[in-house]
Amino acid sequence: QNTMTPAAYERHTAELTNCIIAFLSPILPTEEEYRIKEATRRQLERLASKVSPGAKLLAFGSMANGFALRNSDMDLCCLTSKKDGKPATQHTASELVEILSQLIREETDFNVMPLPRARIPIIKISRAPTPELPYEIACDIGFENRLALENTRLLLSYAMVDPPRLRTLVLFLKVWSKRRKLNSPYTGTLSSYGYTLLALYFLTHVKRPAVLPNLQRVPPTRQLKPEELELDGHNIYFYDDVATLRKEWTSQNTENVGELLIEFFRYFSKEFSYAKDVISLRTEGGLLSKDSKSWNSELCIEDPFQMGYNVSRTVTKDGLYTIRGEFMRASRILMNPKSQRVSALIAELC
Ligand code: 3AT
Ligand code: MG
Repeated sequence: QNTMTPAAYERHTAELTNCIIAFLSPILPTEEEYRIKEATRRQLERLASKVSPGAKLLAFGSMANGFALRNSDMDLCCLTSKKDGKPATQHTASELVEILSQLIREETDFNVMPLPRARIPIIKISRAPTPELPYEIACDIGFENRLALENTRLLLSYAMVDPPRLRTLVLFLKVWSKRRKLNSPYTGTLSSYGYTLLALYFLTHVKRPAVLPNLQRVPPTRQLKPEELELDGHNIYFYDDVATLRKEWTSQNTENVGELLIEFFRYFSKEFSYAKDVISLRTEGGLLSKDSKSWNSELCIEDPFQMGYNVSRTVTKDGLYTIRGEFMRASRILMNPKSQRVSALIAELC
């Protein structure tokens, strides 16, 4: 319950916004961290091109989509085949994992763990910080995962449409979910990618007026090439002319991040119908029914491009119970400030 007067609520959310920004600023990656990671990417790309001439190693996930925190893992995708899909080498992904792992072991000081027989074969590499390179590096290298590169580009485009609000909200949710131990798909909760999609759904489809346009439904303003429309049978179109969009899209919604965060927590503790609905960013209204998709997981979030894929399929009954409990706790803390200092609320919350 909001027990504050409108004026007090306005002061509260304005102060909350400032506190969130101040809270995040020391945990964002530094320029130096980006430089070191980029150098690492290039070093590994050189090795990959020894295994498969012309191979590219591209960053995806948080290092490439604008939602990185300090010391986040690096997600890299190795592309060996040409755009037309013809393989440049005869190696399978599992073989590439074995061969490239061997080479990284021989030529660098990384710890290397090949996972050639995983559902998606990857190489995990890591290096402890040293006095010269005071950053821990943890990196997953996958192969031919072009859809992940595309969804990274989608998230980056959204991040660029309204950076102050979307980015701040997502970064805060990432820190909060990690500190509250709700960001662990292997033990029944939701990935960072999943929380990011929740935030996008909220800002695009729940908030009225919307904070963000639905980029998958903004019509193209130029002739598109076939490879911009379809990838492996999936419709990957979205409006990506961010420069134009930044000039032409102005949201009528003027709420600050503090207010949006409070409403995000309230919406997902009380209003969202976990039992019936599937979040589907690409659709007009943002929701489909579980029945219509024959999905029955606890939480259903359709991948923006892979319609048959539930991003939150790892969330268990217990996991969802915990997450919803934490949404409620967060609402309560942010709405009933016992303390006079808003910065203390954030410390309590995380
Ligand atoms: P962190 O900073 O690592 O916490 P992130 O933004 O890198 O967050 P994830 O590590 O969850 O996010 O995911 C990295 C990328 O991998 C994001 C997306 O391109 C892809 N990805 C992750 N999970 C899924 C999924 N369930 N379905 C499809 N793509 C996924
Ligand atoms: Mg990541």
